[in-house]
Amino acid sequence: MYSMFGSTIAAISTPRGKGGVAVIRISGDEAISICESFVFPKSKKKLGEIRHASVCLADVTDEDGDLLDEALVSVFHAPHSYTGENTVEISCHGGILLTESILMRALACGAVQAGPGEFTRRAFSAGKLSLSQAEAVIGMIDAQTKASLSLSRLNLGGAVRRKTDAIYENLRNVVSSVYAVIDFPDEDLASLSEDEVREGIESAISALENLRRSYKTGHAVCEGVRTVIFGKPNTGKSTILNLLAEKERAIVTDVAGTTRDVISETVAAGNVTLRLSDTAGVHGTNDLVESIGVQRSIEALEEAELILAVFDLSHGLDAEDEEILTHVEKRASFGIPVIAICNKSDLFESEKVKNDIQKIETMLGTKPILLSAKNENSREPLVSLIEQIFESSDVSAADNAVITNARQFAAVSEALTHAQSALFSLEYLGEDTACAELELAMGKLGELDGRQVTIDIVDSIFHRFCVGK
Ligand SMILES: Nc1nc2c(ncn2[C@@H]2O[C@H](COP(=O)(O)OP(=O)(O)OP(=O)(O)O)[C@@H](O)[C@H]2O)c(=O)[nH]1
Ligand SMILES: [Mg+2]
Repeated sequence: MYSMFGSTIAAISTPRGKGGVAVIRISGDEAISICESFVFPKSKKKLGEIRHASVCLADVTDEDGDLLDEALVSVFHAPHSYTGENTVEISCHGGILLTESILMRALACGAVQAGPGEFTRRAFSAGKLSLSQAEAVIGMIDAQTKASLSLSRLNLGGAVRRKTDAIYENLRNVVSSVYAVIDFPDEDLASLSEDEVREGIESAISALENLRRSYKTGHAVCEGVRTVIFGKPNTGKSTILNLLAEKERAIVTDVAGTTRDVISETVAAGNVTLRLSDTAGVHGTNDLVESIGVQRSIEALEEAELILAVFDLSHGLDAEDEEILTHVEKRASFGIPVIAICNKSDLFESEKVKNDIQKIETMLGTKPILLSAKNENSREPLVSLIEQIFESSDVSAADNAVITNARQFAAVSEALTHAQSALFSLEYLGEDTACAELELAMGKLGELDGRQVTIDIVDSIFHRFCVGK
């Protein structure tokens, strides 16, 4: 098989720096012949005679034929490699100068430097990976939590691809059956009855709805939820940040106004990744620095996808809490999830503050939780509540198809809109219009997984990779 890319590319695939081993990867039609100029197996065989997917010990030489290193070299013959092309991987000692010297030899012998993600891009072009799988490769590299790693692994294994393939096939089946009837009315070509056509579209809609909904979890696990800790001064916001971060990230004192700026920290709350902002307590102030801090708190509130609204009921709700409630109520009315935390529960009896609790519940539409943030045992119930909100407690269930980024979400949402329009059209406008909508839905699904995708989208995805992947 010959590559559709003219050039043979090379790059160092391991991070730059000193290490036990580094890998230089060369891929393309000429990968083996280029390497034959400077990589000589100890067995005296030529590199091209090395069995597919096997490793040999080889001398790697400089332009004068002097030894640069002894390396383990793997050879993969097209199409059975990551990229689908001939590929050579040289595992040498991990010195910076040494690896660069070997890369330079590959370039001097005819390879060109690979761009970011170019190996994976070639794998995509060779049909080895769908776009959602390529994105899962980025997800595996970027994963900072076990949950995001396991979701990315599922998607690399094709969980989303299998789901979208099934929806696509279902729609194709519907469209071809309907067109057969429209184009050849006299022949009996319909493979589906009218009811089956409707059911086919309905089942695609429900599968797309599930996929669309899954982004709530996928986003929370893989991209992270922008979360603000919001409240008046001294309610224990920074204590809650420290509780979730499991370290003394922010200064905590009994002085109101301790936190004056936004403090950011990324935290794994069970399976959910929280991109937390602890903020300055919101209250009326004439102090210039404090009022800038308050402004920043409000900006963080407006950008948040999850709000932890904190109250200290040991002194009862006051006018400043009312102001907090008004700010948060507005965001809740836009559908932003809120966890109302009545902190310092070790200092009050819930019976005595039940009116305050009721008021918070009524304004924010959610039952407040009583918490003592000073106590590390409070972390567990808070985390499990967050997991519940993002339906993330069981992300690695085998039959899960979870979309994990905004691009996939947009494609699924648009496919869903077209499928819904198709159902409407079938009822009121006719089969032609319905089929046109279904084809648009198929186009969007094709975009999701790369069957029909613009070069801009492909470029923007692969530029997120590092060089050498
Ligand atoms: N008893 C008790 N004290 C708490 C609890 N949580 C926080 N505190 C105390 O309340 C005081 C204020 O805590 P912080 O976390 O600094 O409060 P904050 O909301 O960040 O305050 P500002 O940054 O000033 O807005 C500190 O003395 C904490 O130790 C709790 O659950 N119980
Ligand atoms: Mg604070």
